[in-house]
Amino acid sequence: MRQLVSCLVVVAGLCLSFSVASADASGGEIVLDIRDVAEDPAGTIRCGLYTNSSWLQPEDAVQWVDATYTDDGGAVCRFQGIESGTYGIGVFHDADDDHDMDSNLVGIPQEGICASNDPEGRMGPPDFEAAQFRHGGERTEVTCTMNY
Ligand SMILES: [Ca+2]
Repeated sequence: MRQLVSCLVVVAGLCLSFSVASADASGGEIVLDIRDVAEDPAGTIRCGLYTNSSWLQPEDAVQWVDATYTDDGGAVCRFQGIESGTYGIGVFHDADDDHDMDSNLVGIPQEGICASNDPEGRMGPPDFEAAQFRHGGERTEVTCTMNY
């Protein structure tokens, strides 16, 4: 009986160390708080998480997440399982739900957009340096304000 008990203790210890190890491996969470979301149009707010090398290249995003609307007129995107590092987030309000950010002939967005840290508006898309933030590996909160 004593042998069985000590065996169970060893097994429980293995389980504990395994669950701790898998928590480390799964990365952390980045929460983007999106403000001034328009109720009209409907559609879906889509958030892309990027590194410097993939910045605003939709097919190379680290992760895509659709936003959840909040009661206070905003929306939230939650990226999960994200390793520590430096990231930027690009957001667009996909009003027609075609999964593309619609733009006109000269490339000006025709759907609402924002980027992490609300880089100052200039001609063209924001630089990664202006939108970047550091994710320490556990939980990071970032904000942006929609522009339509
Ligand atoms: Ca669209």
